[in-house]
Amino acid sequence: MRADIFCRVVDNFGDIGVTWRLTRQLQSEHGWSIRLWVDALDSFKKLDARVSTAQSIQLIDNIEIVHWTNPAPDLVPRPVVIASFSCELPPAFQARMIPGNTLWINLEYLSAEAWVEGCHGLPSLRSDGLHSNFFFPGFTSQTGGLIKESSLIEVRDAWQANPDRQFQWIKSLGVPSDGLQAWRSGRLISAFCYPQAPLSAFCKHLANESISTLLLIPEGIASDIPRGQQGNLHVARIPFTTQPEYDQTLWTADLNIVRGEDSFVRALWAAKPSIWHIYPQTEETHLVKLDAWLARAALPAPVQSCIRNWNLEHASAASSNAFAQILEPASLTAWTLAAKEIAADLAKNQDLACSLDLFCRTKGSL
Ligand code: TRH
Repeated sequence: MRADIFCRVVDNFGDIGVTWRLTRQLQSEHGWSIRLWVDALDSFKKLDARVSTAQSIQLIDNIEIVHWTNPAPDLVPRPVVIASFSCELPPAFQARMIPGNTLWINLEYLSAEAWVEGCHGLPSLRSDGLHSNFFFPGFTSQTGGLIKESSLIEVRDAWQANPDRQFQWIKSLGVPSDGLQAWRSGRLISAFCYPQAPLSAFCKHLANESISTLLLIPEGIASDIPRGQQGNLHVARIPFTTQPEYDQTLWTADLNIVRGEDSFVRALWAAKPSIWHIYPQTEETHLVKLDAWLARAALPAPVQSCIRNWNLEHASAASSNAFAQILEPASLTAWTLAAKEIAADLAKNQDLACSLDLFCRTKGSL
């Protein structure tokens, strides 16, 4: 059960975030022996402090991590080769891959668009005799599914049934006592979004609401938002935590603002209301992906329109009225119920690691 997984960090944390989570699961739950190639060890280190930026090969959680330099280390390809987010493989490495012996998988971006089902698992033939296979994560049983560790739902439920643990966790993030008080008498929101987000308008609205809010923002995100008390809003800056710890924050908050790919999926698993700030692309192609998700998600109409407005280039359309409507207690309750149903429905699908494992076994490469 031997595989090479390649991850090129294009920007931010999603490329390595998705790849690292999936790699760990393939190793721990399916017994794969993995060599993980990563070009930007400094980005990787931000997600997992155990990573050394100085070592060309290192072992973490029984996974061999190779620093993907240029030129790449000269290693013999393993029977399964996965290109995360369809990154290009090192040419010399690819030249050593043998048609019929190497199972090459291009793991694609997540999308809720309908065409994904038709393309998932298809081979892409090449003139050199090799072929890659399209592997699409997704929201239906006709796709590869989403990353979900086998114990995730159980661990989440135990966490959500334990208010003391939740309180101690949020406190341990360095939130001052007046911030904790704002949460105790009101609600908790976490925000991890891109700079274009209408977060200032949202904060202005929260400051004027009758219910108090503790808003958690990781360091380095929306640096223009001042920390501390403004009206009925308390903003606390929190450290960038590990992935399992970030899950705990998402499970605890009443509403999560998330972005990209991985934090979005983790917010879905939190079964709490969430606003998705999708990764912006040129010519607003991301809005097609967003609409495909919104069409699939049974969310209340005001929530759908608020999420869409949040993602518009001129997000000032996200007005105070719209925020008031989605945060009104009855709306928030309906939104929470919808989020629970969405998470429960998605959990019925086979998860991405299981799908990949099955695909490789069926193709006879493991
Ligand atoms: O960081 P992102 O915006 O990443 C990306 C990239 O831009 C990428 O190029 C693009 O293709 C992709 O989005 C769609 O958002 P994402 O995907 O949510 O990744 C963030 C990762 O950081 C995720 O694994 C969760 C993790 N994280 C922590 O581990 N701790 C934290 O405290 C926070 C806030 C996030």
